[in-house]
Amino acid sequence: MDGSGLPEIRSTCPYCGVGCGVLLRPDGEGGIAVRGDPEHPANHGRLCSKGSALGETVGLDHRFLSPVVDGEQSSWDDALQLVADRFSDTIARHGPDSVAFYVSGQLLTEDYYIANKLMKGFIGSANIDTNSRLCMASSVAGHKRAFGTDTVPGTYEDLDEADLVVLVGSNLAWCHPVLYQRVLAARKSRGTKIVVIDPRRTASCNDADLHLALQPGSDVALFNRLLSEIYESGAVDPGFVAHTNGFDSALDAARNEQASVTGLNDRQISEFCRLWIATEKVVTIYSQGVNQSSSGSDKVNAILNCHLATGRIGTPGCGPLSVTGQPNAMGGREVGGLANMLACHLDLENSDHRAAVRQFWDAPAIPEAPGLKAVDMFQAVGDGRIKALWIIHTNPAVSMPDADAVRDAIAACPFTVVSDITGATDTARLADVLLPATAWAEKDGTVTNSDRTISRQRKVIDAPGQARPDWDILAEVARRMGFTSAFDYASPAEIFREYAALSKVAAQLGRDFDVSGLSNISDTHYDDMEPRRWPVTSTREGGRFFGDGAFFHPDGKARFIPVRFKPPAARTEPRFPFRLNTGRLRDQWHTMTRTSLSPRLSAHLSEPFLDIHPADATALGLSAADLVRVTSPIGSSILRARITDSVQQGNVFAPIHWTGETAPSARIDALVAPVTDPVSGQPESKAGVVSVTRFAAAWYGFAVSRAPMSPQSDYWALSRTEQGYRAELAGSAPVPDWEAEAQRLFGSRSAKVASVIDAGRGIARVALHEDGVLTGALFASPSPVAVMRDYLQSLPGRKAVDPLSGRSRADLPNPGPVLCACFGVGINTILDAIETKGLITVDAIGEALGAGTNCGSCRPEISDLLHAARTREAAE
Ligand SMILES: Nc1nc2c(c(=O)[nH]1)N[C@H]1C(S)=C(S)[C@@H](COP(=O)(O)OP(=O)(O)OC[C@H]3O[C@@H](n4cnc5c(=O)[nH]c(N)nc54)[C@H](O)[C@@H]3O)O[C@H]1N2
Ligand SMILES: Nc1nc2c(c(=O)[nH]1)N[C@H]1C(S)=C(S)[C@@H](COP(=O)(O)OP(=O)(O)OC[C@H]3O[C@@H](n4cnc5c(=O)[nH]c(N)nc54)[C@H](O)[C@@H]3O)O[C@H]1N2
Ligand code: SF4
Ligand SMILES: [Mo]
Repeated sequence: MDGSGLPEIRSTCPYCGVGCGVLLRPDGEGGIAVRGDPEHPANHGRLCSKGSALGETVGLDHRFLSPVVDGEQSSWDDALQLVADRFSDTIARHGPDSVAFYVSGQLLTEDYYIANKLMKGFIGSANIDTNSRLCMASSVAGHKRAFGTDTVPGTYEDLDEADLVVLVGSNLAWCHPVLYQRVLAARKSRGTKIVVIDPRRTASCNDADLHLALQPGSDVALFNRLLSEIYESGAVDPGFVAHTNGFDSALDAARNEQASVTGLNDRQISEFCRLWIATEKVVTIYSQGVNQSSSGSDKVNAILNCHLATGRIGTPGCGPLSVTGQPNAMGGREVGGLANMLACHLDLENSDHRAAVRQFWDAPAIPEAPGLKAVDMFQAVGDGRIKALWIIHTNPAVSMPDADAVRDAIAACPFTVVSDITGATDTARLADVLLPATAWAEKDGTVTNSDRTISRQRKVIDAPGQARPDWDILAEVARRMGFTSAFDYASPAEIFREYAALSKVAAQLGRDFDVSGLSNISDTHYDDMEPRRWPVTSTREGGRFFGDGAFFHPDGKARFIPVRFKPPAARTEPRFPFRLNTGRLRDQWHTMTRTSLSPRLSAHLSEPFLDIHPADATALGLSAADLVRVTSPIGSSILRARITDSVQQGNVFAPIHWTGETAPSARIDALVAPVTDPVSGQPESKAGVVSVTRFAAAWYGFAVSRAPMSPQSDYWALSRTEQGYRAELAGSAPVPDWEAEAQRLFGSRSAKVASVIDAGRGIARVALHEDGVLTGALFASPSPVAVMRDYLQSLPGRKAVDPLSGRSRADLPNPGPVLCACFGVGINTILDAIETKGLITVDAIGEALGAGTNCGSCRPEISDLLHAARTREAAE
């Protein structure tokens, strides 16, 4: 506490799997000031742009405050009874496998534990799966195949001690920014080298010594080549290989591989192999470019094979590190949130494990067969096998592959319950029963991050309206279904104790997940719990796994898995000549239900887009800022074209974040076919096939407003600004009356209308004022609208302004799109400083403008601008 108001409370950021500690100071009026926790081992005080902006996302305007049944407000009593009755009835009539839960790696461990216990122990079905199926399933499968357990060997400290960090299918600079900063710090202090393996040039490439832009899906071939080179160069560690099985067959498979399928030249491949082999302390970080693939599990094992062969695993500065996406993706794996797992790393398919859990829970039945994995689950919803579905803390109508089919399946399901914090999501709008959950900062529980550190999320503000914690809602439904004593919990601490006690049972069965040291934790200790890295037992805490050669297959050894390159499932062909890659942006979180509330975060990239190579753009006759129609065998989208050589020819890239709420034509998963990895069931989200054509818009528009707008055109994308909203628009049908259209869009018929309309040239500019205050302005033209967007978005709500020229007064410089979200510094301001002040380093820019000095997330992009400026100078 530093004397200014209420005390600071320690908690954990609710976004990515880095799991940064935050210090939260409530302002007493529902707001929260947020800063990084200097004492948290994951971040030592750092936060990225998303973590820094958390305070902007806790407002109430998007929340719903009481249960909703069939579109009408309801009491908790009625809503919960309805949910319990409908689930019980469905089970009674059609059996336990006719119901399903679809949950999330963002649930707290305690919530997750209850959902899993209810479905697997008491309903008696394994039909509970999670969005981690779309995220971590291939890593889980790869770990289990190699180690006999799903365990991350190393810790974040390894990044401080590594001499080489290899990023495979990971855009760490944007997706795990604080870990990326940690790697850069090591680079500065010990010269750590960075290699990026990604078909796309990303922000993570800016500081890389080597970027291998391989062909999509060809990672297995590259790592097989590495394994053969490890062997040829004598780098195999025979002492360590003695703790493993299957080396020879893995090597055989590797030596029969053609590395040419990677599209990389020999020099690049040799340089990578030489660096990897010559550097003892190497950490290979991997993420969705590896996992989200029809050969995701094989990609994981191809990487693990190389670490096992060299014994570079579980010792300081060494090892494979699968970074988790969501804040509790790891906790979900520990509590057994996936359809083929039990709690505490116990296996559903092992009868001893089932018996132990059944006894511990005093459960009537534990299913013997795995339940439906996410993709199969929604197909079963679609064909009527699942008749009651409960979706908690995830937005599958947007984020599942074949999203239109998933949306239609949910809509047609006889009974769908959705627990969320907002009703304004594509999924929540389809619910029969919508239950208001408490949000981050309103609830208590634990999460586990990518390096096995369990941290507390803490309640710092009161829940609005009648919102209740997810565990509480689930336990209440369980009790009303008749499972009274098994779900009689008073607090998350009580759930955590039970879970920790179950881990002791698991440990006795030879499992590694053991937090039994916390099974007697008092309520007060739970409240005060410091971050703890598991295992936590009476004799051991934290540390690394496998460095000692002890693994968890029955024989105690690790396994090499022989793997061979397989191309992505869909082949490009004349009708669908492009390979569609999808992924994340720096300042948005998934389906944007929280990050889009922050104007600062929305300023970075405010519109959905398709990155396409200049040569492909030329061949398609595309110009800058054109819209494109992107069509796959199963769906179609309209996106803004961004012409850039960051993607290879023949590849296109689109972000995943836009939804029916923010840009309905840009729901990218409507294009992604539901093809999965045969081992893990994880969808191939990064290698679809599409065609691209110019979208023939009759008009393009741009609008700013004070209040929410109601766009209706073929293409629209809406985002928040400091002053209200902004929208990009386009339509294929001519608009007969622009003034009437502006009135409809802004919903204000009483406003005073000013306009400049040139019907002949198709140009229209309309401004609406109420009492002299600008409420909205609309600009339309037959080509992409060229106006000063960042200036215009500052005008709504102001008096006596005339936006109709579309430009600021000449003496007011246009800062351009915001690059540094923390200090609101625009690209033009930075470019201007580079040119006029002769700044040549990211630090110098930070000193002059503040940009990049808070969270550091924009430093790669600043470095990009510097690089471009240097290249231009060199060419001049
Ligand atoms: N800003 C932000 N951060 C986030 C999230 C967010 O929504 N926003 N989400 C969190 C979550 S849940 C997750 S899972 C993580 C994901 O974190 P990342 O996995 O780092 O993110 P992605 O952008 O999905 O994909 C990573 C990269 O894989 C590359 N890739 C595609 N195909 C291949 C391939 O065949 N081989 C290789 N080697 N690479 C390929 C893509 O070009 C992309 O740059 O991020 C977490 N952090
Ligand atoms: N094409 C393509 N598709 C992808 C991916 C990709 O890279 N490419 N990535 C996949 C991956 S890795 C992931 S993790 C998924 C993510 O996809 P989703 O999980 O669908 O995305 P989110 O927006 O995180 O959804 C979280 C939901 O929970 C709600 N919520 C927030 N707080 C709470 C709370 O406390 N309680 C409850 N009950 N609800 C809450 C939010 O409002 C939101 O509706 O997307 C997957 N889909
Ligand atoms: S890196 Fe950013 S999003 Fe991830 S946990 Fe830390 S502050 Fe949150
Ligand atoms: Mo994820």
